[in-house]
This record gives sequence, structure tokens and C-alpha cells, in this order.
Amino acid sequence: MLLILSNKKQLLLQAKSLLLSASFQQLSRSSELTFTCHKISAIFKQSRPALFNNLYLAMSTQPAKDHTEGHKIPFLLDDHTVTTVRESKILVILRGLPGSGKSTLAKEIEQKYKENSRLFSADEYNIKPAIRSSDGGEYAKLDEDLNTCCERREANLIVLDDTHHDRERLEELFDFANKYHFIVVILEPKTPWRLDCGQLKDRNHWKLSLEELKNLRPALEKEIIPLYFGWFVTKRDEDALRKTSQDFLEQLGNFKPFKKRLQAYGYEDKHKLDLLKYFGKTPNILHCTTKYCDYGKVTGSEEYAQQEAVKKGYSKAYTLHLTALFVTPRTAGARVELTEEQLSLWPLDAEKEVMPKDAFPRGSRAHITLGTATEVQDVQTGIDLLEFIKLQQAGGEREDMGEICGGRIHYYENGMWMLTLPRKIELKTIFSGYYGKAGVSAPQRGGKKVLLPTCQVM
Ligand code: 2AM
Repeated sequence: MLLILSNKKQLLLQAKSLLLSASFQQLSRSSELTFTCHKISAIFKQSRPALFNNLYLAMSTQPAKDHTEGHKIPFLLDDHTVTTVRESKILVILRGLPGSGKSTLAKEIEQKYKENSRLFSADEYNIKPAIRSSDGGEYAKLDEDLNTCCERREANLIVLDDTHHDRERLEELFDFANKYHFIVVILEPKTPWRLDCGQLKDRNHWKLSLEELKNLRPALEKEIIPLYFGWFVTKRDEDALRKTSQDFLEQLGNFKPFKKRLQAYGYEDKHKLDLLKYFGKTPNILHCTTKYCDYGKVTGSEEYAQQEAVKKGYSKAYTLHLTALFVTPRTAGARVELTEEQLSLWPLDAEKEVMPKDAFPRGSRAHITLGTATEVQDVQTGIDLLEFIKLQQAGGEREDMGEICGGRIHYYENGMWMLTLPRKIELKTIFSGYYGKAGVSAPQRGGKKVLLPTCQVM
């Protein structure tokens, strides 16, 4: 389609009718229209009537690729992500300067998931975006409503629309997410003017001055690097995996050949070892770490965060495949088999990082920590998995001990057991980051476990 429009009025009229037309999105994809869009956009830049704010959001002076980028987030466009989000507990933290397009994005997400989402907008609580000088008391009512919403389990998807420029405020929200076991996803509108204080001055309804906007900008220019990036298992699949894991540990603990080989666990043979108690520490949300960043302190973490694949994959859903469950005197875990697409998010040095002297196929370390013994850190699970793989590569002794949970169980050495799953377990996940307070380790779950009456492999 070729639009030939001669004057400003005609262009505006045409744009208005396009806006009202349901086929606008389709049209804006057409390359012939791109040129016209640029022209319309240039005129809007001069006049920019409020009526056309949405249209302006979709049209910029940037190359055609950027026109709708703000909306091209997996949460809105990728069917697999949409299904997965509906099965997860997610806290979406929208970040950006006032007027940058957060509220539009927030409303679109809320609309898309209206059956189980809640939107909390700082504007509605009359919280003015400003460098925080007080004790944060202005958030009291919002936080109260947020807590009530979670206590009453009113929503699986919570969207927070605020500038989120203040690290302390963010940390309060990260605590909150951890308390209620929400996966955190931080999103920013990708509008071309998102950091352009000159334009934002006219766009923000708080009427913040150029100076005030410039004061807020530095904090928002910096990307937030998490403690680690990874695939976080959806609530539904996490519940099922925890049950499978508990059942495996219970069955293994009662398995005669296991009872006869307890020395590596620090117990006399034939002792009744309760593996559920032994691996009493489990991650707050089950996940498969891709890159441990320590909030940017780890070498290469900034580069990792900037990778195209990481940026594109962030907030997107992936299905992971588990092929085996394993136990050592230190850790209990699940082996993850990565697809080609998933390997694009896998750091090149992930295996070398922990075992520099050995050579492994990429992705060998991919795992989910299911539990760790007292005093053992989660990172050990990936190292233990590589030990299994090293023994497999060496073709050394491993004894087939029979069947539990419907799969073959093998004993390697030094208390190392691996169950090959009769069929791969599929897990829906969201690729995101774990965020918390710098210097504070990620929270763990512990305590009592609910036992399953029978063996269940998902
Ligand atoms: P995991 O992925 O093996 O369970 C926080 O410590 C999280 O980062 C844990 O999930 C942990 O282990 C993972 N992790 C990966 N590499 C790490 C490292 N070098 N130090 C600490 N934790 C690391």
C-alpha cells in the first residue's frame, strides 16, 4: 500500500483514521508506510496532541524496527510465554522516567492477563516521582494493598507501575517478592524518548521540570544486574517437581542398596537416613542458573547481561527438559538437557568456571538444585553433576542397582547416585533474574516437607 499525502492536515487526518482502524498494526508493518509514518511522526513532534499519544508511541523517528518495540515484549506477543505466565507467580516491576510509556505498557499487560492480574500504579497513590528524602512513608498504603492482595491470593501476576529509580524501594519489593515466592521480572518501555528529558518534560503528567527529570535519570540509565540469571520454574510445575523430588528422596532413603552404602553420608550402614531432612535446605524458587553475576561483581556479568540473546530472552518462557535426578552426600539435583535455543543463553565458560581443567560439552552443568545438606552451598550441585559426567566420560565403574520411581538407578562412587528418568520431565520456566539485597544470600526454604504416598514421576 502506498500513501501519498501532501499536506500536514491531510497527514493528521490520515493518521487519525489509521489510529481508529483495527488494521493499523498490520499497516504499520508495511514497509511502504514506514516513510509516511516518519513524516507523521515529525509533525506530531511539533504539535503532539494528547489524543495521539498512543499513536506516537508506535511511531517514532527511529528506524522502522523500533516503532512498536515497547510493545514487542514476550509477555504480550509470545503465545508460549502467555500460557506460561498464566501458570506462574510473577511480579512485574516497570521502570522508567515519568512519561516514558510505563503506564501504557502496564495497562496492556493488565488487559492481557485480566483474569488473574492486578495493577498497582504509584500515580494512583499520588506518589510523586522524586529522589527519596523521607522514610518511604508515601508507600505505606500501596504496600498495605499489595500485601492484602498477596495474602488473599488475589492475583498471580502483579504489575507495579512506578519509576523504580530508588534502590532501597526496589529492595523492599524484592523482599516482598521473595516472601510470597514471586518470580521478579523488570521491564522498561523501549520508547525512543524514554531517556530524553527534553521530551519527557512535556509528556509527564506530574509536570516535573527538566532539572527534576535530569536528577532522576542517572539511576534509571543503569541496568539492574541480578544476583544471577536463570530459568525460573512456574508455580504449577514447581509444585509437581518438589513432589517428585520428595518422593525420589524417600524411595532412595528406603532402598536397600542405598542403606548398605551410607558411610559417605557420615552414617553407619543400615542406619535409617531420612534424605528429606538431610537435604532440608531448598531454593526459594526452583530454577536453573545460567549466569551467576553477584549484581555485576562477577567478571563477564555485564557483558552477559548485554548479550542480544539475553536481552531478547529476558521475560520469555522456555520449556526445560529433565533427564535425571541425582544425589551425593552434599546435594540433590536434577540434570537439565538444554536445546540449541537455550544454549544461546548458556555462558561459554559455565563449565570451565567451576572445573577449569576438564573438558565438557556445553550445557553439561545445567541443573536444578533440589536440596543441599547443611552448610553446603547451592553452587555445589552443578559441580557434583559435572563429577557424574566426568565419571561417565571416563567410562568407569557404575553399578546398575535396579529400579526406583520407574527408572534405572546407578551407583557411581563415594555416595553418588543417579536415577535416569523413564521419560524426560518437561518444565515450564520464565527466563529472568533473581534480585535481592547485595551482600545478602538468596533465601532458602527449609522445614517440614509433605510426603507423597506413592512414587510419582511427572
Ligand atoms: P545453583 O544454580 O547450583 O543452585 C545463588 O547462590 C544461586 O546462584 C544459586 O542458585 C547457585 O547455585 C547459583 N550459583 C551459580 N554459580 C554460583 C557461584 N559461583 N557462587 C554462588 N552461587 C552460584
